[in-house]
Amino acid sequence: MEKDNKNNHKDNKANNGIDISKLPILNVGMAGHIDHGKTTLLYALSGKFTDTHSEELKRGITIKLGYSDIILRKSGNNYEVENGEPYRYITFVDVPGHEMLMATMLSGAEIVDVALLVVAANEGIKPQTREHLVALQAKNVKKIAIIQNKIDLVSKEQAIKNYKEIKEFVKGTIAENSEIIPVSAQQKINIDKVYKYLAEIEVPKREINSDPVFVVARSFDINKPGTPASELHGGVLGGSLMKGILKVGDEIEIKPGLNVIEKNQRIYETVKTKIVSLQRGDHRVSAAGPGGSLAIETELDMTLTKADNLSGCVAGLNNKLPVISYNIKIRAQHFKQVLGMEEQFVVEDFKPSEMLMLSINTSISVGRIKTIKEGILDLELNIPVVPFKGDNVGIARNIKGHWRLIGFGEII
Ligand SMILES: Nc1nc2c(ncn2[C@@H]2O[C@H](COP(=O)(O)OP(=O)(O)OP(=O)(O)O)[C@@H](O)[C@H]2O)c(=O)[nH]1
Ligand SMILES: [Mg+2]
Repeated sequence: MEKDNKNNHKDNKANNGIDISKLPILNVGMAGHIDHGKTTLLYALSGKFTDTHSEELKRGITIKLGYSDIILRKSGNNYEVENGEPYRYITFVDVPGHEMLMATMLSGAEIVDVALLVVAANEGIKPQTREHLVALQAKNVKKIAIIQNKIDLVSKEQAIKNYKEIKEFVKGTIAENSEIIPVSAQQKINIDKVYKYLAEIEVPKREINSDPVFVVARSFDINKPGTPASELHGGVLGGSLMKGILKVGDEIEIKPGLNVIEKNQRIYETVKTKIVSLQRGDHRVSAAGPGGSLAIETELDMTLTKADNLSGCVAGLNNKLPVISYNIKIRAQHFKQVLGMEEQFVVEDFKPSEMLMLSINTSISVGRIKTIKEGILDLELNIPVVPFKGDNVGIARNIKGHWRLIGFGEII
C-alpha cells in the first residue's frame, strides 16, 4: 500500500488542509463570441490558464474544452481567492468561440449552474453571442450573467452605448434580467464584482437521493510514459455527476460503452469496473455528490479510456442504468431563425426522413426522423444513447455544410 500513502501525502498538500467536500459547489460555463475574452477572464478569475482537453467525438470532431477551479474565500464583505474563509468551490468550463455549437452543447452538458456570457464592449453583440445565448437556453441553463468585457478599450460614452445594446439584445430572452458586469479581464478591473456575483447567487439544490448518473465528457490515460507497471494508474473518466452520490470502491457500469466489431457488426459493449479514486480539480475526495466536474479513476486498463474513448458515455452503479437504445422519441420545437450566421436564415419545419444531429448530455448522435406526430419526433439513431425521460436534447441540422443548432427537445 505504499502507493496509497504517497497519494495521501500529495492530497493533503494539494488540499492545503481544506476539505472541499464540505463546500458548496458551483459550476460555471463560459460563453461568448470569438476573442471577446472568455479565456482571459477565466485566467483573471482563477489565476490559471485552463487545462485543455480535447473531446474527440465519435464523429471525428475535435473540440478543446478548458477546465479550471478555485476555492472562493470570504474576507470581510468581499470575496477573493487568496485570503479568508473558504466559502465555495467553483469549477469553470471554457469553450472556444469558433467551435461554438458543439462546444457549448457539451459544456452545457456538464451541469452549468451559471453561464458567464462575455461581450466585448468594443465589438458588441456578434453572431456567436446570439447563438451561445440560444444554446444556453436550449440546454436549460437558468442563470446567466453578462460580462461586458474590454472596458479599458472604450470611452465612457461607448460603454454606455454598448450597455444599451446588450439590454436590447437580452430583451425577451432568458437573460432579460441578467446582471451586466463591466470588467476588463486583461487589466483585472472589477474581477471582485464577478467573485461577488458568483458568491451571492443561489447554489441549486442537487438530487442526492437518486441512483448516481455520471455523464462522461472526457476519458484519458494519466500515466506518464515510462511509469513502472506497479505504479500505473487505471483509466480515468472526467465529467459531471448529475445526481446521486459516488464513492471510492463503488462498482460501476459505463454505457453505451466500447464500440466493437462483432461478426461484421458494430456493437456497443457495456464496460464494468470499480472506482479506485475520485478527484475534483487537485483535490482528492472519498465520495462526491452532484455539481462541478469530477474525475473518476477506475480499475480499467488505460488503453480503454485514452483519447476520450469513452466520452459521451454515462456511468452509474451496476445494473442501474437504462438499456441503451437506437430509437428515441423527443418532444421537439425549432427556432424561427438560424442563429450564429451573418445572414438571416429561416428554420424550416422538421421533415420525415431528414437527418438531425442530437446532443444529449455529453453524447452526440445522428439520427433519421421516422415519423413526426404532434410535435413528437420518432428517431432512429446511428449511435445508441442511454435514454433518461425528461433529458434535454439539442437539435442541429446540416445547413450549407455546417451543423447548426435549430431547436431543442425533451426525451419522452
Ligand atoms: N484590452 C483588452 N484586451 C482583452 C481583454 N480581455 C481579453 N483581451 C484580449 O483579447 C484577445 C482575446 O482574448 P481571449 O481571452 O483569448 O478570448 P476568447 O473569448 O477566449 O477567444 P476564443 O477562445 O478564441 O473564442 C486576447 O488578445 C486578449 O489579451 C480586456 O479586458 N481588455
Ligand atoms: Mg478562449
